[in-house]
Amino acid sequence: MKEWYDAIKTAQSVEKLEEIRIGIFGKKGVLAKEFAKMKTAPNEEKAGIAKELNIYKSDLMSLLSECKMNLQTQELSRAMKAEAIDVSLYSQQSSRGALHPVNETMDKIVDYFISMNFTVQTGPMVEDDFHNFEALNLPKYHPARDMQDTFYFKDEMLLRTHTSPVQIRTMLHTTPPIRMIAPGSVFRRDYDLTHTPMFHQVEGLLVDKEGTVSFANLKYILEDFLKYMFGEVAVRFRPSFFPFTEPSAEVDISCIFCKGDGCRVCSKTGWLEVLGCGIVDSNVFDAVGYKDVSGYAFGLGVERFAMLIHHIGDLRSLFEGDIRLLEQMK
Ligand code: 2U9
Repeated sequence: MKEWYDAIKTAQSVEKLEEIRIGIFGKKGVLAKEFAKMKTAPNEEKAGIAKELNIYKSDLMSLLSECKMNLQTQELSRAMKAEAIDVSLYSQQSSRGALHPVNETMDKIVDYFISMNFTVQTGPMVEDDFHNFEALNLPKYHPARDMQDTFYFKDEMLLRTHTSPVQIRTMLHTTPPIRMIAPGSVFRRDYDLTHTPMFHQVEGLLVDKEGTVSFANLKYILEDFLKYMFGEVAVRFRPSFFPFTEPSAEVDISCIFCKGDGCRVCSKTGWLEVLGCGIVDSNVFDAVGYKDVSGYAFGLGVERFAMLIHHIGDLRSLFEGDIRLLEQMK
């Protein structure tokens, strides 16, 4: 039996100890064999052998559980050491992302009009001639339809040149009143310092009973909007022309860089053009079958707003995907 005591004492793992336990106490273990021998021993010796074996048994059992506990403690502290995490070490810093200036500006614009009870409408980027041109008082042979300006597919389909077809679609399936904006990407065959073939617009449309919508309403909301976007600026309206509005105006703000004194950004004029707007032309309402209504509309280019707000000099830097632009946005 002595060798079993030694085996227990020198076992190096809980696993090994379990093997030893089975070797001693298992059905075919040494103790079982010793007890079996008892059957053939002379009767008068049986009690003595049993007593001795039972002492061994309980001795071995308590030694086994003592050693098991020690080994478990050792194994646990070994595992804790191996898996220890030094919480005082610097972690790998994950870097914070930033919104692209165009998206950030778009969100700010959209938030304003939502706060003014306008709904946000979207529509397809691949459009047909009717929704992009015809219904907007841009008849056949109008110069804006030129192949030079528009990306055409076959079958008179095209990439929308403005988000105005969204207003046409909305009017065709809604009865007035309407207060909506249409944010989204638009496409024109233009590529130079100040034009990219894809850019973003937000256009707005308000339609209500004839006689209830005035240029004064339009002027108020656009002035309020421009002050929300640019802070305390002067706003002026200049007469202009768009096929879909009559009368029409272009809207300037006093230059946010020189406060109107004249600088490079405003070409020494003291003013920056930021919006186009007008009273919806009656031909547009005729095209969608609206009667006895009046309305105003406006449109803006989001890239232009983003460039002014973030003092970005080159339009193309908004499209190059240079991560350093986003780093500056944090
Ligand atoms: C409907 C009726 C009228 C939308 C309008 C403008 C004036 C305008 C330009 C701003 C800069 C385009 O991105 S830009 O180049 N837009 O000046 N947009 S009025 O008028 C509409 C639209 C839809 C049914």
